[in-house]
Amino acid sequence: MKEFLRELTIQADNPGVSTGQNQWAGHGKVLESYSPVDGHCIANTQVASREDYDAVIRQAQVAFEVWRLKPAPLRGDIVRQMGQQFRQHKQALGQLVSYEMGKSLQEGLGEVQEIIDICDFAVGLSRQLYGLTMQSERPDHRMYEQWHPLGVVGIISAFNFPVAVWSWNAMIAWVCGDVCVWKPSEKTPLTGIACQNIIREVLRNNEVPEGVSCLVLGGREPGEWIASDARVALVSATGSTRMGKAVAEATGRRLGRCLLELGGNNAIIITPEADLAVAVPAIVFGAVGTAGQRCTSTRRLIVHEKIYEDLKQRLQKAYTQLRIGDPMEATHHVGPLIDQQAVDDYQAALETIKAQGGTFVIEPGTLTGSGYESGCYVRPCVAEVENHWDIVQRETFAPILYLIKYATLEEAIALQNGVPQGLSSAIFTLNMREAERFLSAAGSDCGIANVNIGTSGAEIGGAFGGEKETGGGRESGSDAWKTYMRRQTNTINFGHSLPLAQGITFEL
Ligand code: UN1
Repeated sequence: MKEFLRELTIQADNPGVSTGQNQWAGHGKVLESYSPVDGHCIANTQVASREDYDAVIRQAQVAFEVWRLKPAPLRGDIVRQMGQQFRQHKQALGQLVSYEMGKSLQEGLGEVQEIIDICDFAVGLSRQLYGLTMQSERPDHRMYEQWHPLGVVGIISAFNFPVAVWSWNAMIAWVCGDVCVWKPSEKTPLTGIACQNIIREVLRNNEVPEGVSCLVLGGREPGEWIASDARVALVSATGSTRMGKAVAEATGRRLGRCLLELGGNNAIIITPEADLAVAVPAIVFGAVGTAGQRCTSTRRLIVHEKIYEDLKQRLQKAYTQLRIGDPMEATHHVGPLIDQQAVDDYQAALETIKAQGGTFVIEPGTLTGSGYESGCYVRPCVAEVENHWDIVQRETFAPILYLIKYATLEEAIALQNGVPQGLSSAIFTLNMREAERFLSAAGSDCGIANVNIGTSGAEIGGAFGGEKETGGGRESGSDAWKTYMRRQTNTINFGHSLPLAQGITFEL
């Protein structure tokens, strides 16, 4: 068995139902987990049945009764201890992320670093859950607001950031006094189990019920249970727009809250005044990092006609240097796609690009032979297209970059905004007017807009999320915590009479 699995106390050996030792193993069907790195079966996990799910929610509700009464700074202290544990297990968990999901070890370690960082952020936040005080219009009255815990927060996360996105939600929710029920992607259950093992120990050491952190394994079904369950106060879901619409409908029907972080179709505008030496690595990392499977991946490059040919050549040169292979080996830039289905989707997209009239300036392909046995390794490619084409309007979760030409900045911004999604965007320019126009109310319509850095790789300190079909939710830093709490406005009369607001008189 691999050492990092042992360290994370995952009883994962092929074959056999091997997560039975974990408290959170369910009684539903058995899920086989394959690594896209080498195609091996890592473990079999048993997903949650409806009864398992109900038991978990009940446990979460009981834990909430205790957790919500703990002063927020003490909750913060427990989150601080979690951060310490993640520091200790950074290497092993980073390796598991890389092995189970297929992203480079650097990026796997980066995800664990995000957990550590959001823990630190949440610890500070635990003393800063501020409400405002307002001036009352009535004499001898005081008016203020406070923020109370919401309850059970359901977290539905995606395979591409199997642990970081969970932690943005969970750590913030915990200092806010909520309890969490996490359904990781069915493609990455083991990282979920590993995190649960780490958290469980911290909770136990602090004599806090484990129900503060609950895990539900499975695919679409438990996701639907969470979304339609009135016991779940907030559903934070990351994934496809299709999934997000289903979650929004189900939570909307019961007037529950949801926080959606869905697809992106992120563009970089390259103006004639860009520093191309900085732009090229940003473009390539944005397009091929995580094999193009980030919601923030760069999918479209909107390039001024004057520098179009020059940039195309620079990209061709840069792409020939890309090394594709085992992501756990530091020399490789690009790992595999998550599974065979993703490879099929990549290939189908290539066909559609050709059919719609696109030309490849960097050729695609699927890799076979030694080192590529899993069948999930593909070549990052670049195609010249038009923005309005169907395929360009869609998010294909693969390393396919579209090249689009523009003449004026207004046109470039219109192209950038001319897609249904609105997550991340960037401009490369050293011209202050261009940059400020891009960031103005008439500029990018995305939740994230960058200057001289790429579309992906956001820091945890900012609020993360996007507009339009990206779902409108904000997670992680800034004041995203407010979504995880309920606001209560309090008015207190410390006088001897009852003056009414708006000057209304009411005498008996
Ligand atoms: C995602 O792909 O769901 O900004 C999140 C980034 C990462 C998060 C991506 N920090 O690229």
